[in-house]
Amino acid sequence: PYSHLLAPLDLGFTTLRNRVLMGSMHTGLEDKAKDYDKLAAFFAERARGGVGLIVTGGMAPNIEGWLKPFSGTMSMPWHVARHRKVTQAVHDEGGKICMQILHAGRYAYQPLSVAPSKIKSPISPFTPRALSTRGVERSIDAFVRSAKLARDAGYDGVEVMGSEGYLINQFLTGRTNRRTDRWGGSTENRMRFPIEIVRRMREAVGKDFIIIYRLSMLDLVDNGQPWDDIVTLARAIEAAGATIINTGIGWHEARVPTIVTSVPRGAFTWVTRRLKGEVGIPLVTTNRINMPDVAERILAAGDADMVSMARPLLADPEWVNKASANRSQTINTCIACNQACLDHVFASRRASCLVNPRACHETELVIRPATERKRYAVIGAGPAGLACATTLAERGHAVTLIDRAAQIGGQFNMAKRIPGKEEFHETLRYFGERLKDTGVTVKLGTHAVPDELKDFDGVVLASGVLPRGLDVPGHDHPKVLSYLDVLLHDRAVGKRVAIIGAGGIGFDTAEFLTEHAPSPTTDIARWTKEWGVDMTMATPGGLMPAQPEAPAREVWLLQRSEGRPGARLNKTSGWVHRATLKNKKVRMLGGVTYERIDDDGLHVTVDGQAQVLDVDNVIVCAGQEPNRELQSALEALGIPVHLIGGADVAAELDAKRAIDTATRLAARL
Ligand code: MDE
Ligand code: FAD
Ligand code: SF4
Repeated sequence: PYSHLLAPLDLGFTTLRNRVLMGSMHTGLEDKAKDYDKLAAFFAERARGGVGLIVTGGMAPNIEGWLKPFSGTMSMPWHVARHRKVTQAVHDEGGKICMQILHAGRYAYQPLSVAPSKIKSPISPFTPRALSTRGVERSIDAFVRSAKLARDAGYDGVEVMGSEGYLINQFLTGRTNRRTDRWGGSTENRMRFPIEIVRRMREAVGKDFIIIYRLSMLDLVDNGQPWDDIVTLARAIEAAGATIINTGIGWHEARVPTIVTSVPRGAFTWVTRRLKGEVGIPLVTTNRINMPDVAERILAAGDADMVSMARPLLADPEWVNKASANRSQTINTCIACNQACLDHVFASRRASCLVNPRACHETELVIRPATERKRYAVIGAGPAGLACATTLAERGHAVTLIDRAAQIGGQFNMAKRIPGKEEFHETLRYFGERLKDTGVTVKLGTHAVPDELKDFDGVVLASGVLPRGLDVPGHDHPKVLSYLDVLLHDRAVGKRVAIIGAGGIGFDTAEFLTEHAPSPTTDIARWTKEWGVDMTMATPGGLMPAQPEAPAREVWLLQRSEGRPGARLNKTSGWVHRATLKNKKVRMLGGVTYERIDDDGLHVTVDGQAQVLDVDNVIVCAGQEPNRELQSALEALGIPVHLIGGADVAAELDAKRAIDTATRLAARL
């Protein structure tokens, strides 16, 4: 079906079975030898799923290069043994795997950090030490030694991490390299570091070993590399002996989003495309490619020779096999939320996946056939109910899923309407297919009645949440709407709006009300303009002044607690939401006391000052309470009741916990 995606790729000394590269991801299992059995199981499942070439999370070539204290390192002969478990497991499944070598440079969260020059990054707490000239030579040696050890460990190759603003990238631009020795000053000098790494590495590892070089093609920071230098570097890297060039987009400190869900699918493949024809070796493109039709279109258009996908393979290890079997509609699609993967890594927690809680827990969360077939009713077809019902049915139980709504999905039916959250449609499509495949009996438009549930062996209550009301004089004024009125019932909203509550739903509602449909996420050219990405690459780094579209409404986003609204949003995506609303001129206020609502608007006190916000509507996004209305009636009938998702804990906007607890419950019932 996907003739470009599934075509083998001949590298001369070896052939990859298709064009899917599983991009490097730190999972948190790389750092300790005791976790390597889990890491091996994680990769083996992806190799079995058909991936053409896997790349591991980054391994430091020495301790200076650690991302954080005691990160995964490949620098000593005794590091090799643990890696053999990984390479063996992948080879046993017919896969191929490269080890990524990553030197964090000034992005290290540890005090030994080094960089070309002593300049702190805006997103790190530590100021790096400038490498001496001998230190540069030693760093190159460390990369080379690491590659040789990877070869000893049975890897098919290595990936040299030359992008995302890490050490190698730091050598390449005057932004971070102010050296005056042979490793800085001129463009030629700044490029010497990566070129020498690849040249000496090729000499050391021989001809039949893959060297992928991850090349930063669009820095998205001021004073990044100009396009001509990028072409020169790519040619030199090819000449130095690289087998494949992979694409890097944006330094971590860039203020343009590059991987979050509001980034359009395939938003950056035009960058890789520019390099096509400039080098002879295969090019890999990347970022926000998550479904086979997207990947096929990109390859068929000639933008690249391979696609890299990282998170989509956390979400579904069977991605390639499903595409090959023409069953793409059954793929569990990565929605690019970062909630269980990158957010966890930043919090030093093991990565997983919101839509697939088994990711990185393959040996622990095992879905086994049930020993005894039982009858279960699941009330509520939101994310929790869907995950629970399908897992129970997969195990062999007889499952009936009941929802009073006319469609499955619960609150995801609101989330999917938010501009930039279009991917949430995919999760509902996936679960729709899973319900069919696992044979769940689905009853929609049906209020669950406890008396009718007496014949079941157990009931899972996944009835979600009830929005919390507002306890302020005038809360019943016609101006006042809840987020359900706006996002579910399409109630008309005026041009001037105050939103009460600046949590995730408040932010989403503000984006919904200020953005013009269709959302810029569906249009790469509009999106790049909004964020100031220069598609002509006329400026070094590829930035131009952002040109946000005028907001569709004038919005105030208010919170009762002190401090900056949005400070508690997720680590790796919160800044994007804050920037989006800033672009839309949304006025965000913390420490607000709500006095009353009347015909004049919303009366508030901020910093001791009384104010009236002259708004047409006040939209309440003030949190939720668990909806457990059926619990006591069911228990009175003696039916075992299990609570999951929002019905259990409503404190946070969190489908991750909903799906995770639902799956774990279903695995043990
Ligand atoms: P924040 O609150 O947005 O920023 C803190 C303050 O710094 C300012 N700031 C800047 N000022 C000037 N110029 C800049 N370029 C710049 N950048 C930030 C901010 O304005 C803010 O100041 P304030 O407003 O308070 O006055 O964010 P934060 O510090 O809480 O966190 C930001 C993040 C590090 C999370 C972040 O920026 C990140 O989300 N960027 C995007 C990263 C990304 O998506 N990269 C692409 C792919 S991900 C990938 O390839 C692999 C990642 C693996 C981890 S490894 C961890 C292992 O243990 C990456 C580790 C990165 C190390 C930095
Ligand atoms: P729900 O999704 O609330 O589903 C409960 C279901 O139960 C409903 O379909 C309801 O009709 C049904 N039901 C209730 N009572 C009965 C009854 N008596 N009989 C029959 N059926 C009944 N989470 C994230 O993790 N990331 C996000 O980015 C995100 N964005 C969001 C954006 C918006 C705008 C909203 C509103 C929510 C967002 N969420 C997000 C939250 C996420 O949707 C919820 O955490 C998740 O839906 C909770 O799942 P659930 O299955 O527990 O409940
Ligand atoms: Fe994708 Fe979200 Fe899963 Fe990460 S947690 S892999 S972003 S769906």
